[in-house]
Amino acid sequence: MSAHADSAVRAQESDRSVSYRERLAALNVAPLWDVLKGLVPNEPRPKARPHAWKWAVMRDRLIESGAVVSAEEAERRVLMLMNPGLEGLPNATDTIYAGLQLILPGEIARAHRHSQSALRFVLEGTGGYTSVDGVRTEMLRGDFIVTPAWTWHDHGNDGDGPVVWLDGLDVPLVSFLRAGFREEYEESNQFPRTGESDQVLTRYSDALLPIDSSHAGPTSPIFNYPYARTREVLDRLARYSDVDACHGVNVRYANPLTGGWAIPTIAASMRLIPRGLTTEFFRSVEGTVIVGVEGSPAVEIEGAGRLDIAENDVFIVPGWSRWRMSAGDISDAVMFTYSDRPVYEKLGLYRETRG
Ligand code: GTQ
Repeated sequence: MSAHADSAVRAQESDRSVSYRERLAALNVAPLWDVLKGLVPNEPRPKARPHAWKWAVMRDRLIESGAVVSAEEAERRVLMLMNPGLEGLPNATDTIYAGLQLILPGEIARAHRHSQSALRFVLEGTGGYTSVDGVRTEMLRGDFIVTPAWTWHDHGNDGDGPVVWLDGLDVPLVSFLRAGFREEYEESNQFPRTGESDQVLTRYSDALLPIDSSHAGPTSPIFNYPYARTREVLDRLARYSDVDACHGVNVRYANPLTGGWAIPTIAASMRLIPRGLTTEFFRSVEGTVIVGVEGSPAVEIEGAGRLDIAENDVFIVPGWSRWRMSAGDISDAVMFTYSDRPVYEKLGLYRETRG
């Protein structure tokens, strides 16, 4: 065959291949062999990037939001943390939402409910409160507060300064599953008061549980895990138990009725890294949100550098990235973290490596 005929056949071949693909596309099918390795990758390739939102800057922008919109107009006055790797999606990691919420003295963020579960991690202020199905809890710095899916919740501020907290929600997951519903409470701004959260804490704490609990649903009956208690536990553990090489002294917020995570889709924990300690590298499949609570730790992500975390800074470690923490030499460091690890665990997808 002449060189000319050869290339004509090849041109025809490639023409046929193009038209084959076109014919496939018209049938709403596509060849797997073009994309197999992307579809079934060797290992996860998160799009989220390591990123920090520094409190020193964010606080000013949040206070400014108080002049831009009222809680009444906004319903929730929140600056969403948009990971720069995720092209405009309101996601902090590939699969988790985070936002900073401001409520000013006298304001009420009116009652609504939705299918998404939420956590509140309180960053600043006194006099703030949040209510779930009419049970109210005070919000103090470092408190971890649970808003179960599909419960009526409103927030308010009876104090005389701004109150700020971090919202963590399973928004991206619920959105991916197309399982989101939402309702406004029409009768009034606030759901009628039915109780105080200390009654709930008293009823379900200290590994002594009511023999007949009427609590229903997969979310913890404990509404607020106050920082003062969490801190005391960390101190005691730091004195009397082993320090994990990867996690330091790390406690997870549990549902006392099941021993599982406090929120069925969200894992939250608080850790203390003793002064002078640098942990060993760790990675797990899910992306993690970290909040600086005390001290001045640094977080290092392998291949992406080291970042100093000041109090109330929010930092993202993307999934499947090796990271480690150091407390520095001046004081112990305390950090709050959350992720959607329970979802991976329930689906048999959870993986981690140490070292
Ligand atoms: O406080 O109910 O950051 O519904 C996003 C959606 C907070 C809330 C957010 C919400 C809320």
